Amino acid sequence: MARVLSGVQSTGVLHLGNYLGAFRNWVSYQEHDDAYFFIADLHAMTAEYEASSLARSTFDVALDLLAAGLDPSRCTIFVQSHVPEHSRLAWLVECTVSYGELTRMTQFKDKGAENEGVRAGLFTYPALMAADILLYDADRVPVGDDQRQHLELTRDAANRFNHRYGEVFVVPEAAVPLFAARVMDLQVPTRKMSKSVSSPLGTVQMLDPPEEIERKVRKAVTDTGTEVRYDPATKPGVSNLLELLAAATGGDPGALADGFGDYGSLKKAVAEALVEMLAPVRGRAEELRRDPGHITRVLEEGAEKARAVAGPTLDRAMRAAGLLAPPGGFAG
Ligand code: AQP
Repeated sequence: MARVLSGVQSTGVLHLGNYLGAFRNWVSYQEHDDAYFFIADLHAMTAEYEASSLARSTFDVALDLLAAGLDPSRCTIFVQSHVPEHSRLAWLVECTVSYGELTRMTQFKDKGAENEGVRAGLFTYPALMAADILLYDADRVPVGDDQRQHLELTRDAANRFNHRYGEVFVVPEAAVPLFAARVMDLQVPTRKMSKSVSSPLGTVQMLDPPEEIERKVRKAVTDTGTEVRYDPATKPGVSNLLELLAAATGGDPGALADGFGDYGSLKKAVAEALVEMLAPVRGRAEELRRDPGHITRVLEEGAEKARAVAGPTLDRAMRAAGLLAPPGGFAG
C-alpha cells in the first residue's frame, strides 16, 4: 500500500479547481492507499488574513472535504497546526534548501517578490510544504499543476538531507491529474481559478447552487471565432470549458469538441455536467452542517493518528542532523 498525502489551504471558499484538481482524486486514493489529507491553516497565514475568521474557514474546509467524499474510516484528515511536528521539521528543511532556490519559486515571484512588506512566511512556505510531506514518508503527493515546482523542491530537499545526514526521508513523487490539473478562471481563462483572487463570476464554488453554476458558465468568456476546438494556446476559454466537460464526464477534451457546433451548446452541456457532478457534494454538505460535533471528532482523531506517524520521523531527522536528543526523544 502506497502512502499518499496532500493538503489544502484554509484561505477561503473551495472551488471547482480544488475539487477537480485535488479532492476528487483524493477520494479515489483513499480506496487503495494509506492516505493522509490535511488542512493547511499555517500556510493560510502567509498572506493577509482575518484572524477572526481563520478558525471558521478551517472548520468549513474540513466540512467540505467530508462533503467531497473523504471518509475518515478510510483516510486520516487533520489540521496542520494540530500537529506541531510540521513547524518543527520546517526549520530543518529551511536549513537544507537555499535562499536561491526559494527565490526561484514562481508562486513567490507571482504573489510577492516585488513587495518589501511581503511576509517572510510566504518566502519560506515551500520549506514548510516540504516538511508537511516528508513527515509522513509519503510516496505520492496528488497536486494540481501549480504545485509541481514546490514538489520538485521537496524532492531536492529530501535527497540533499539524506545525502548529508543518512537515509531519513522517503523521496516523494507528484501525482498530477491528466485533465483539469489547472482549471482556469471562467472570466480570465489565462489565469488559474483561485480562492484568494477575487473573481466572483470566474470562480465556480464547490457548493454553488445549480442556478449559480449555470449563470457563471453561461457568462464564461470564450474566444474569437465560433468553432469549438480544443487548443489551449489559441482558444483558452473554449479549451477550459472542454477540459471541465471532460473532467466531469470522463471524456477526452479534443474528441468532445467534435460534438458541438457552437459555444452556446457547449456551455449548456458543461453547466449540466457540473451541476450533476456537484449535486451529491452539496447534499452531503447539508447533512454535515447538522452535526458539527462529528467534524470536531474527525479532526481530533485525525491529529492523533497523524502525530503517531509524524513524531517518529521528526525524531529521526533531528537526531540525524546532529541535535542533542532530550531524554524522551524529540517527539515527546
Ligand atoms: N485552478 C486549479 N486547478 C486545478 N487544481 C487546483 N488547485 C488549486 N487551484 C486549482 C489544487 O487544489 C489543491 C489545494 O490548493 P490550495 O488551497 O492548497 O492552494 P492553491 O493551489 O494556492 O489554491 P488556490 O485556490 O489558488 O488558493 P489560494 O488562492 O489561497 O492560493 C492543490 O492540490 C492545488 O494544486
